[in-house]
Amino acid sequence: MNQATLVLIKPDGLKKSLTGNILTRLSETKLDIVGARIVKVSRELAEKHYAMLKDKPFFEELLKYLMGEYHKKKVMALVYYGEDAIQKVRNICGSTNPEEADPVSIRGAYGRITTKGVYENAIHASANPEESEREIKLWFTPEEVILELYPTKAAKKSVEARIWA
Ligand code: IDP
Ligand code: MG
Repeated sequence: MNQATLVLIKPDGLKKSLTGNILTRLSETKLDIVGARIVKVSRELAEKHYAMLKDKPFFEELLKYLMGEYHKKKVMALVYYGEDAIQKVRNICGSTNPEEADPVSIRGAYGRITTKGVYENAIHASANPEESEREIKLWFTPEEVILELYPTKAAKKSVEARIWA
């Protein structure tokens, strides 16, 4: 079954110049990239992204990590699409804990555990279809994804926006 999944190259991945390496590893899946953005992560976005972990003792450190306080204030967000996309990407990422991850996986090769106890594991990937839908809608507008993955509706926006001067 075709699926979409959200990938984030986290701030440690960008700081360590791993973007190319990680994208090369992900290309082994032969999935399609259907959306890509460089994002400066606000506290609000980080809190929403990791809402499920808000009661964990490492939550505050995790927010700072995703916001780039320890590396660079940016992440690369991507949407991959294709057959069994969620599991294919998770397999190449490896386990959450970089010390336990297969050394050949992205997290096994590039991750570390900091002295503050955060797993800096270079990459995020959605874990299941509910999570991928929620996350893709959080990180991307419909216009930023080249497939109509989920139903959309017309709406008038009246927010102030920055445009090229
Ligand atoms: P996942 O990224 O493999 O889906 P989650 O449980 O969703 O794992 O956790 C989100 C992120 O929070 C992880 O990628 C990692 O950076 C961090 N994390 C998860 N569990 C721990 C922990 O026990 N200690 C420190 N950091 C953790
Ligand atoms: Mg997760």
